[in-house]
Amino acid sequence: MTSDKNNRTNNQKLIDWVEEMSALTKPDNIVWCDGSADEYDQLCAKMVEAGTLTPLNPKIRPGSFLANSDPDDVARVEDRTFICSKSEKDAGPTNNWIDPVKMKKTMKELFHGSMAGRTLYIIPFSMGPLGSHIAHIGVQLTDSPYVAVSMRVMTRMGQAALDVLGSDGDFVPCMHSVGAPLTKGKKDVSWPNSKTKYIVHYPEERSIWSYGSGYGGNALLGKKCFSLRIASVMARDEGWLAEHMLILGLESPKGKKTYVAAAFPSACGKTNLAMLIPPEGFEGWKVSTIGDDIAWIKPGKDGRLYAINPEAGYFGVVPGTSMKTNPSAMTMMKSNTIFTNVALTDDGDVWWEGHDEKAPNHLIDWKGNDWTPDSNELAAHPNARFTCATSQCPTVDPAWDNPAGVPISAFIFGGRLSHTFPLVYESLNWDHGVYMAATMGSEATAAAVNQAAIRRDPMAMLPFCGYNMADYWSHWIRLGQSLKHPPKIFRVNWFRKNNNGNFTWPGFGENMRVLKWIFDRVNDKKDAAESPFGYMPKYKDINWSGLESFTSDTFEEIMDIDCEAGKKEVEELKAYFATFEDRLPAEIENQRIAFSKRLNEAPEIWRINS
Ligand code: SAT
Ligand code: MN
Repeated sequence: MTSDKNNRTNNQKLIDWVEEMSALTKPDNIVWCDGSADEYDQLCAKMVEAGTLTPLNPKIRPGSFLANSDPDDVARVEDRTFICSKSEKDAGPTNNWIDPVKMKKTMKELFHGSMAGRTLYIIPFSMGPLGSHIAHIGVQLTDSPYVAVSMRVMTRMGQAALDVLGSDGDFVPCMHSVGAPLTKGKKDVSWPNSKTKYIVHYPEERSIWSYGSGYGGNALLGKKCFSLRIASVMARDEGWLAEHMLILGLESPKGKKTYVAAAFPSACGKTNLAMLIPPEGFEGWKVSTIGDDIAWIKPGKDGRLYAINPEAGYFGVVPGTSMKTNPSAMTMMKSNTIFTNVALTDDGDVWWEGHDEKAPNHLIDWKGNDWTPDSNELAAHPNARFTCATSQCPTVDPAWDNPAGVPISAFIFGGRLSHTFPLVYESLNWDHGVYMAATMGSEATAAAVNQAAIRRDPMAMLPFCGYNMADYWSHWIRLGQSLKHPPKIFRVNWFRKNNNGNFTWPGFGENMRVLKWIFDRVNDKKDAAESPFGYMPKYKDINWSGLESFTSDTFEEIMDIDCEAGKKEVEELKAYFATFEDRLPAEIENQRIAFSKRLNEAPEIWRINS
């Protein structure tokens, strides 16, 4: 065994933990990752040799690789994700819970000898700019070199994080094994993993144990496990917010800069919005990206909220990405990118469904099989991903690495809803905004039928809140009340359909028109109409330059409010809130009642232009 810990750190808590965990997991080697480019290159070369990575054609995609995972290990496993707080009620009705004492026994048994024949990589990392008062340190132990290289892209990883940790700094211990020990004589496979999978969080201890998967958020523990599930608990205890939000900057032609943070459930185009290119009619406007997935937000001395993106890279969905949907992501992925589960072309490039180029005549699909356009199978897995450093994002905001964070002026919450919910509306006040965020969601099915049930995804945190969701709402309410300058809160819905079942709103870059109204509301409180849902723009309040074909009649299709449908929503929420029992904050139920009252007093159809 090689272990050079003495050159690395004198943090006794870390040294003791590594010793205890290596005694448990019994790896052949121990490597302290320094985060250097050399180390990254060596690990990639090793994985090429092992068949985990395929180098792409350096003339087409310099510095890039393709990884194909085991077909049984392709996404986060929510049903295997556990919040093991001491009390079940603290995990709440939206999380899986198992008693922590029992779970620890299970984990110890699984991890016992789980790294036999493998190397244990010690990965110190900072979530957030090194040394930022908003950032926090974690250390992941893993037997996966794919995780080690991914963590170098996704976080500030290596010696610099150990230096910030210092001799007595605290860190979140993140224990990970793919759960495939190489006992004597056993041959390795290109994507080791285990049929048994557990993604376990101990919120009181602030620690994570993940077993059996090498994929994405199951394995890159800085991401959802630390930055959301554990951090949400830290944030509750310490008075800040850990959110599943993109952060973007909006700059007017006059140079006025405003930052907003936005939360959407999956499949609502969050990454596309984070990298939006303003359309025709917005000459001189700039949209810049701080982050595409997670925001850590702390109150500043001036009574505003300041946000950082704790990550340093993107792990974005690839299928559906094209020059039309996200030109910035296409530029970003041109080099130094690890693709996972896309298809390989004959000239050593990658291809996926939704690519600008039509499918070539021959591919190797994500499972490693020959593929032709006649094939009945998808060439790329729908959850195929690209892993790429934030610094490669062409729209990256100059402040993305600023330890002070950026001031947040608005929170935007969205969902995929084909009916009832208008394109955009603003809350009447903070508590109402929290209610709007707590009740967001998407339709459970891609609704051809107009009235499919809404799968609630409060603040897009359903699988990511590390404690009782109702307590989390209380935390939001209290935090907002304590702020001198709380951000304004908005709901958007790009997905409303007209009577023919077609999407009315063009989306993508045109979403800038909605962002601009939000910018105006935040900066000079431009006119708005007051509907039962909240404040809404009239047709004249939106800049239509470059999209003159979108008439005020069409606007009405996605802005008029069917108050009868609104009343159904209020009833649905009554049952939903009841599942939180006595933890439901009174403010949230009061908002439901006030909403009901506004709907009852409104005409059957509330019209934006009347
Ligand atoms: O796998 S990740 O958690 O990184 C991405 C996702 O599934 O949301
Ligand atoms: Mn996400």
